[in-house]
Amino acid sequence: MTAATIAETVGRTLAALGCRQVFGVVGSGNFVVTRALVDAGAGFVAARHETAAVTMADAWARVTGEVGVASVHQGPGFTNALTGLAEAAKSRTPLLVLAGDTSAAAVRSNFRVDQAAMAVAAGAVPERIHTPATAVTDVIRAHRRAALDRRTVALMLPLDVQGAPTDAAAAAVAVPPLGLIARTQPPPDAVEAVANLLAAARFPAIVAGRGAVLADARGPLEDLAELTGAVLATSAVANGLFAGNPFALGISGGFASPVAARLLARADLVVAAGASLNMWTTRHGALVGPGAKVLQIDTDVDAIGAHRPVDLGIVGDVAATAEALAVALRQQGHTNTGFRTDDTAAAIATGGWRHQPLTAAAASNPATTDDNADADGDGEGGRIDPRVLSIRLHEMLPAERLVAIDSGHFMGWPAMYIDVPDPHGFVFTQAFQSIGLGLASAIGAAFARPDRLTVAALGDGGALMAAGEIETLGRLGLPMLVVVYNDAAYGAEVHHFGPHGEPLDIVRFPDTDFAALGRAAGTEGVTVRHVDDLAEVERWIAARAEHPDRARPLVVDAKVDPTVVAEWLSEAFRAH
Ligand SMILES: Cc1ncc(C[n+]2csc(CCOP(=O)(O)OP(=O)(O)O)c2C)c(N)n1
Repeated sequence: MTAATIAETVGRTLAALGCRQVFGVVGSGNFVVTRALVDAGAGFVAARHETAAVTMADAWARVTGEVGVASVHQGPGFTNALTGLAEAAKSRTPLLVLAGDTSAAAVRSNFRVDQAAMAVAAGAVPERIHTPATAVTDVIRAHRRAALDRRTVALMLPLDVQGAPTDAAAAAVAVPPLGLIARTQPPPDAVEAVANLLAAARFPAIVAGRGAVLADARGPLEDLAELTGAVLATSAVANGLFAGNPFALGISGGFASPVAARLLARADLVVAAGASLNMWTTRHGALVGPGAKVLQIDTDVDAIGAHRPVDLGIVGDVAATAEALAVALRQQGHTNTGFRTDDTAAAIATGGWRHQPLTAAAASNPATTDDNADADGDGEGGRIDPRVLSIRLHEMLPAERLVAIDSGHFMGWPAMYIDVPDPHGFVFTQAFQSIGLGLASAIGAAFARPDRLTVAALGDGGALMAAGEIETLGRLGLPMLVVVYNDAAYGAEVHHFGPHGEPLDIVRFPDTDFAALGRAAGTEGVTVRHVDDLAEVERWIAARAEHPDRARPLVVDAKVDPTVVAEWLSEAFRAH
């Protein structure tokens, strides 16, 4: 047997650690390691841009709960990856980015940049295979850091170490199992103090975030809510956690429905369960009533009180803490109807976004008085109301769906009007607020959940920023729906600067034919100007359900009415 190089050993070690899917852009600096990982059984997806590769791996990791893996070339391959790296790092996605790197002595190499410093600057953890003898332990350490600390790790693979024959010492290192990680139990005295506050509350609200999703805390939180008379809501990333619960209000924050906003602001106690209560989740504090007490549960002590003062913080796993609180309250004999009356359930059932009249109130922006504008939003002016588009999509999609959303003005429409069955059906890459990540995140998520119909909801700006990935989509033939909310503009900027009388020519563009773009890259394509045009989409969904193996991706170019302006946008721009 020929002696393996360290690059091959690294690939095999990663496979032995359980890495089973890699997304990448392959150059000479990451070819061998990627080849070895694939030869050892991992699936491979070639992206067309490194940020897309990292974002695919990020979304795959978010949906599967496993460590995601991306593979990039050194130098420009790594710098291209930075935006995706920052999004993943800010989201605490367990992710390994395998990065070729120049040899220590190659100080004049064209490819040389300080990759470790860049990783740190993006919020990621730099790791390195230091020597042939330590390479395997270096890989194991990097993987543990990603898996156990939930960090985004850039593992630098210097070319000279990669090319060295595998050292006997390295080859002898056994790959240890990760082992079982115990849930962090909350301290008993803290449980008592928090239970007392909960018992004193008349109208509590529980706002669950990513920590609740990771802890699989739906059941314990629903039980606690029932016991205390609480309503339930989620941060945007945890959307879907309480799907179907009659006292679930949906997303708290800018996307909150009127009934959700009204009830949350009325609560006299807000329990942030694995949610950071940042300005988005609280609408800059407006969704937390002036006299309300705030409790926060998080495994990470650093998260407690990070965004706003809290009356009491408790460090613990959200599920374990909710269970302990329920036990304590039952021991006290506590019961409270709180918000949980038939009237409130009825108000919630009829108060969601899809029940709101589609008023033109939001369309008062003078910046949008455009020749294409369609006054009543029914598409007669050749433009569909984005809310109508989203509602019809909600009605047409199968229950088993996964919605991945890019950034931009349009992003509230799919988030507010299209329900998802659980948080694994929702991918929202907004930690870095970059446009252009939505298509790649949808592709990664589609690999994670092939049983679901994945929908990529994009703006035209974000879609064009990632246009290379339309080729990836066509090449892979993923049976996915791409919906472009196409206003031929950077709508977020149009609606922010237009009312101030700014000329908008620098943020408006000629219309792009996304259906044709999709067809050129091997997808199917449909143009939607009117609600009736969605019949084509409905046919595609039915055909996919009948013959999933024959379905091709479909790009829907929805020419949306630019006079429909989201109310949450002006609020959001307070923080841009
Ligand atoms: C990488 C990046 N560049 C620029 C921005 C600033 N920005 C925020 S929203 C937006 C416009 C997005 O346009 P589009 O995707 O068409 O969505 P729309 O706002 O029109 O709904 C821009 C340029 C950003 N967030 N990220």
